[in-house]
Amino acid sequence: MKRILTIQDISCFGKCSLTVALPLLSAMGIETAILPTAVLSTHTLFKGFTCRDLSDQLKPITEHWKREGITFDAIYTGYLGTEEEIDTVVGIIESFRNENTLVFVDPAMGDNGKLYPAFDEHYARKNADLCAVADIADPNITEAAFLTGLPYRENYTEEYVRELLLAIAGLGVKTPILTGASLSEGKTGAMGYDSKEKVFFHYQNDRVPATYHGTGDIFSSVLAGASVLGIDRTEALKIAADYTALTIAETLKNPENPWYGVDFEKTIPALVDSLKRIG
Ligand code: PXL
Repeated sequence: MKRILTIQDISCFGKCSLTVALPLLSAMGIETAILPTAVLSTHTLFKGFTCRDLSDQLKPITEHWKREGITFDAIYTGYLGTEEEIDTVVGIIESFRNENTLVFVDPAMGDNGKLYPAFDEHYARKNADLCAVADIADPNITEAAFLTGLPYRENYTEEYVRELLLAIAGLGVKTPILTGASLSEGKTGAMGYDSKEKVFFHYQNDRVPATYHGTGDIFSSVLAGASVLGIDRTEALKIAADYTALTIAETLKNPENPWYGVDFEKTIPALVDSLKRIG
């Protein structure tokens, strides 16, 4: 069985970061170790959330793993907290990686042109240090703009998507993937760039007309999982994008309209089926 380490916060309520990554990766048949960077009462889009930073636990926990000889096929980072924590996480990646380890970075820090409440532009640029050690990084357009200093655009062409991808590759990411990238009217999906082969690749599906919190974490968890399973990159994009779209469509049917997160629990069987189909 493949084994992945995912490093992100625990938002106790709100369906994002570890409470999404752990069940999805487990459902994909991947042994999943977690390294929680902080414990929050909810994610930071709720008002009045509590937060206990766990930065001082990262080194003792990982040093114990080292003494136990524990290794990982992949390391997947998501929402972190502080600039110092980014340095610590880069150190952890360097100490656990070997030539076969997949390092997948989701620089989770904003959406819709804005950074999340806990972050400023300095923190955003610091994420470039994480990108520099990433095999795959999958920012959305907001995150890519803050990371690279390029302007954020709501209306854009494929040319702009390619420009962002090349700029992220310039930070040192081997295969940047831009999420929430629409290449034609009514469609959305993701576009990637293989900086070694110098080729772009993409997958688009129909845009489901709704936005919910936590969908970036769902997409990243499934894409990280599919990548560590060795699934071909365009197929991996398809599995992640179709699963995310299906989950948004399912959530739209929920009369309680849970704005804070999506009903991914209902669509896990479909995710498992999509993996079975490709063997
Ligand atoms: O979904 C990204 C995310 C993860 N963790 C926390 C967040 C957010 C987005 O707001 O606040 C704590």
